[in-house]
Amino acid sequence: MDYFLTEEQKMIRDLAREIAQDKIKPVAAKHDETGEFPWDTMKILADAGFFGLYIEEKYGGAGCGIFELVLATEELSRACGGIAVCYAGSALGTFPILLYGSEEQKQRYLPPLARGEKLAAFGLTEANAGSDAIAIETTAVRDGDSYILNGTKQWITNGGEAEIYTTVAMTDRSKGGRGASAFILEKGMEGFDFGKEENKMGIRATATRELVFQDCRVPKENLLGREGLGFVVAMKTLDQARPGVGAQAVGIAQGALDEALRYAHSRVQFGKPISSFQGVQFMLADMATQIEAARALVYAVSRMIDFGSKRFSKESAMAKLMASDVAMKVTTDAVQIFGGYGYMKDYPVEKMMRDAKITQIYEGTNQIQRSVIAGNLIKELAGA
Ligand code: COS
Repeated sequence: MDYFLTEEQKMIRDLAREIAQDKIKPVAAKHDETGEFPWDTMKILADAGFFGLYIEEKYGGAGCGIFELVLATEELSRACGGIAVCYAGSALGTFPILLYGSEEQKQRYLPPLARGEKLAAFGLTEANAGSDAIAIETTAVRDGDSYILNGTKQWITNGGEAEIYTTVAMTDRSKGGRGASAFILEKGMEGFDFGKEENKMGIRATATRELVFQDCRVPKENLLGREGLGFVVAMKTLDQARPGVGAQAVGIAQGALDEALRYAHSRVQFGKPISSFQGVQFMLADMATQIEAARALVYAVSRMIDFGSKRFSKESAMAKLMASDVAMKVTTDAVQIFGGYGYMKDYPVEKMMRDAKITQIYEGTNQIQRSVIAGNLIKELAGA
């Protein structure tokens, strides 16, 4: 389908596709097997300018937007959903600074992130605060010119590998959601350590780790926005980031369709390629149609954000919800088309199915996305 990309957008997409096919696809299975963080690929993406795509030029970025980030994330995910999320997860960690950082914070933190010299990570989730993000127990207590953070963040993408961490802690629990505040932390700060590294079903190339704060002293200059704004920072960050999960899902699904189509065309049973059987053809047709519909929604929402829409929580949740459900369905069908071979690690589709699953869970489960969508529909009805 023609999305009328500009010449610059075509260039970004084509370069991402080239890197994905030439540099990522050949190492995807190795990273899936070992869980080794793909620093070599991050360096290639950094050299090609991908980390600065959505960052303003004055901070060393390319001055493009969410749409370009989405184009890149989709193409990288087509080759490996795990390696792609090391890249996209850095954008998630950077968004709070872009959205709420002071001029000073932006000047300090954005240039090395734009150059890809440093990766970022976003720390919200805790053991007892997943979907119920307001229930976070990490505290930040003001002490002179600093805040003292105590608590543990869980399942943090790029944890341990990133240098810059945007995180949320309670500064006044009695105020509920309005008592949370967001901070920028740096690896190496005293009292900031890393805990358990997770052994995951999919996206195994990326690090998923605990962040442990024990009397971690953070200068007050590292507060994002103002005290009490933390929950809004987190929610706005997720609104901005969810189309990226949608793009990851579309990419994984497209990768699975590419494989299934090629396999169906070459696999002969009953004397004919299985692609000549209507049962398989209908599956391929549905897979392609669902992917295109998801892609169209992800692109439309990304463009809506870049064109300056003020409210896009609902649409952002829709893009993530639809694309991730499509990715799960399409990758499952790809395994089915491969039959017994699809279940074997010698073929790439079982990994794609494992990688797809997380897109229905992280950055808010799809049940939470439905709550966000319905909540907004009801608000719109009430004219709020
Ligand atoms: N933008 C700005 N503000 C928002 C917002 C948004 N998208 N969504 C909620 N808020 C504000 C609300 O306006 C409300 O503010 P006040 O307290 O000032 O009125 C506050 O945040 C609380 O909102 P709400 O009452 O809707 O909170 P709930 O606890 O009922 O639910 C959900 C919030 C479920 C939407 C939220 O917790 C969520 O998204 N959970 C999933 C978290 C997630 O994605 N985790 C993944 C880990 S991060 S990778």
